[in-house]
Amino acid sequence: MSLTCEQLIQRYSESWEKATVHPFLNECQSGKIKPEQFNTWLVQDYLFVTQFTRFLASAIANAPVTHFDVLLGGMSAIKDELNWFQEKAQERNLDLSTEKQQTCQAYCEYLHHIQNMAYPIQAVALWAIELAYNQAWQKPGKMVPPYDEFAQRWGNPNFTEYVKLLEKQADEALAEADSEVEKQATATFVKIASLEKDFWQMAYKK
Ligand code: HMH
Repeated sequence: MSLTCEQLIQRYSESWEKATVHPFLNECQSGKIKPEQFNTWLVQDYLFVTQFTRFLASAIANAPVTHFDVLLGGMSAIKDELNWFQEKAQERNLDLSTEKQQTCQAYCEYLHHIQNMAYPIQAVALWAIELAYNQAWQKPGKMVPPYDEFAQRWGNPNFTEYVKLLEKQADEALAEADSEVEKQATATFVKIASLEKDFWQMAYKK
């Protein structure tokens, strides 16, 4: 039997918990987050998503045609998301041409690094990255305005469905992978969990 996404979540449940549970999210839920801290996260996440767009494009370039439909849907959702980030930034008077913090920079470099690797690794990464936000924004429970809008973006049923399709495709890709690629996909999952954990913490840094 080949490696599956479900097994990665089970084997590394502690790392995954840290990726998806953070004081930042609880402070959004209660409304106690300082606007300045929220805005810091928002700008860094926009910068991340611009690189993530390139990563998705390269995953599409490596994907079998049978995976195009789901991935192209994801590309269209990212087009929306980038425009939405720009709107949110404008409402909040934020400068999106800010420098990346170290964690955001490291995450973007990591995505660039795995762009040249085997497709199963990219399929696992895409799934893990989207699942992290899908779960993290839902876990604290109903958020107060204005943060409910953010929780909705990644916690809504359509996004949950998209993440399930990404899991199915990652499992399909893993079914064709040799043990070396399985090993690299596992390492990628663990690395992404760690980067996601650090990403939340950036809200508290300048
Ligand atoms: C850091 N991880 C990070 N940002 C995001 N927007 C997502 C995942 C989901 O797209």
